[in-house]
Amino acid sequence: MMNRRQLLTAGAGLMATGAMAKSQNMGLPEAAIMDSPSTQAPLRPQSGPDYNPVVTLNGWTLPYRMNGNIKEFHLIAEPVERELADGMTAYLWGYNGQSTGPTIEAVEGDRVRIYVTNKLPEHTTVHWHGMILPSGMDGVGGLSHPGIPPGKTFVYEFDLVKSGTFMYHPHADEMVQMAMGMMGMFIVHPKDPAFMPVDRDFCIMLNAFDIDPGTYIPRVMTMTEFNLWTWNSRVFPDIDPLVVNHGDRVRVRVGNLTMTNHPIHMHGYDFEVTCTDGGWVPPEARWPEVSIDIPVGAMRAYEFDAVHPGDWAIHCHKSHHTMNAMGHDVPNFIGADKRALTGMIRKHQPEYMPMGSNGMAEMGMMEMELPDNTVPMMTGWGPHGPIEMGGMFSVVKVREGIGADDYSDPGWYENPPGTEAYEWTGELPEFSSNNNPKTVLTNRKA
Ligand SMILES: [Cu+2]
Repeated sequence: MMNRRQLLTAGAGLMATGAMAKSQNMGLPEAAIMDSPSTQAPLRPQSGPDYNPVVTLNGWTLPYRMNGNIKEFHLIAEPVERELADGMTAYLWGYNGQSTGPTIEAVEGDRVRIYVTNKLPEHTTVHWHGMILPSGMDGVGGLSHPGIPPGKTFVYEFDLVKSGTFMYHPHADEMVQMAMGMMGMFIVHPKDPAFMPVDRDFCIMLNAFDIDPGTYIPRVMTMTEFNLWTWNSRVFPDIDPLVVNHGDRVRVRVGNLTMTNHPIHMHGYDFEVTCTDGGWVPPEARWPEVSIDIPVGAMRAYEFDAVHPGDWAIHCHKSHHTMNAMGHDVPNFIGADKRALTGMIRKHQPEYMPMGSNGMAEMGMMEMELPDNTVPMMTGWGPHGPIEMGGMFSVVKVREGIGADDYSDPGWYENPPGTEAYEWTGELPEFSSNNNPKTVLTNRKA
């Protein structure tokens, strides 16, 4: 533990004076454990300053307790079993029962005390990415403080001097521990609830794994050729939709702790980058986008007014990142006539199916037999057929009449008459002259 003089020096006068005196030894806070991979409802604050909580897609928020003026959290670094999608579980390392770890939420001006218990077989640390804090709390093993040995609990304690979106991850055996799934988000809400308020506030952590079909444990020495591109350790078709009420102001915070950049593209809207992990972007410095490149080791948050009802795709624009576990050594058979070859191969392997002569779309249609514990490369069914996606893909569902804390899937959008592409049969229906919804022209905030 630090003594009082070190605290004052390290905190540069930012610490809440008197906070230490009011806190008492209450024992370790209970460590909440999550056993479900579904999106949990926002966790409204029971004590301390009020804020509008975030929703972590296929994730959850870590509860806290107040000890005097200090917000106390308890993270447990441990091996976990995580369902990446229905039919595929991975043996990962994470926090409090899941990978990614729970989102931590607090308020600018809070002092936080985070107990970290290490149940891994090797030492670990937690680095608080983007935070302004004392050097000894920065979580770089060997540099800031010694690694947390297996079986031990360390305490991190610092003031949250600025609001924004931050991340946490180990800075100890970092390549292995991050390839195993250890990471989470840390949201610091503004002290002033009237500062850039939104109705819905989503968190997505971009991560990636290299897990051979039929196996359970990620390869940890992979550098860039990962085969599962995940949001909060989840792949399409089992990433939950972003459910939004018509007219909501929506923020989406996207952190990237993979080893490559991801251009996140959302259909149906233009939007503005309003926050990086360096801080909020003032209105006069924002510019419109429809795709935002999220650099490695960075966060971008964007906002939009949900004025266009519908089912809108949101995905990484690198097309191999919207595929599940993929063999990279498949030759291109487009244009090749495999009929003669098929006959010969079927003599030895009757179930052989020739594929790829007309492209790969047939992979989205078929029920191929897969090894245990993997998911199809191109999959998911929509109201009009196969979606042929995987990995980093979901749907923003903008609807009328969604309740304030309701994030449940409203089903598929029904396109109003005259607003859906159709087959031309020689005649045009009357409604074809102007079918844009009126919301395009109205209800935009300047
Ligand atoms: Cu990507």
